[in-house]
Amino acid sequence: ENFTVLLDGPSMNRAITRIAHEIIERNKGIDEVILVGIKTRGAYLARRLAERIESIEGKAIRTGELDITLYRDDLTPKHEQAQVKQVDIEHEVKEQKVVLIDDVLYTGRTVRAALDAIMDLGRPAQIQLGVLVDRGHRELPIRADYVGKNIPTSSAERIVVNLVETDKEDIVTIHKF
Ligand code: 3GP
Ligand code: 5GP
Ligand code: MG
Repeated sequence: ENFTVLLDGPSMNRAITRIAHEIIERNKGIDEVILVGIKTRGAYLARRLAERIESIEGKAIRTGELDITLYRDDLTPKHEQAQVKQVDIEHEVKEQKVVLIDDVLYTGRTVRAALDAIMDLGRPAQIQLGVLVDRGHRELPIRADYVGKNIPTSSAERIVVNLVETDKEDIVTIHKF
């Protein structure tokens, strides 16, 4: 099996810093912004963005988490459906700008499930999306507002995202099988 490094630790760190600045700029501050990370790695990325934004703006930003799992109604991957397992958002989303954060954006089905879960909590003013890697192959009309790195992939490839919090090291690699 061969793989290529797409982002090393310092590049990942710079991408997170850039996205933090982009979120602040696009929203003219962070007073109405809530960062919501999609577990597992999206939630850790959201926490890092929150820390970065707090150190830039000098004030706290609200955060939350969503747990989404793949539910299958049979064993055919085509029937994979993203289901929300747990919503951990303590803040009122009504009239707020929710920024969803995930590690990898692929078909868009996970984000669609996340949109449903957030809408169930109330009516946000806006929902935005930030991802560390956009690997293409969307199956729904969903796009990211903030992207660490765009990586065109084939369906046979896998992006492996390793974070210090879960994998001891910050590195993103692409694997061909
Ligand atoms: P994460 O929860 O840390 O983001 O989806 C469960 C895990 O499997 C994810 O970890 C993700 O990184 C990993 N994964 C790797 N390839 C795929 C894929 O093609 N689809 C999905 N849904 N997850 C994948
Ligand atoms: P989607 O629902 O857009 O097809 O996939 C997004 C979710 O699946 C993300 O939460 C992401 O963790 C995971 N995912 C999809 N493809 C990949 C991949 O190639 N690598 C990794 N690490 N995660 C992926
Ligand atoms: Mg993920």
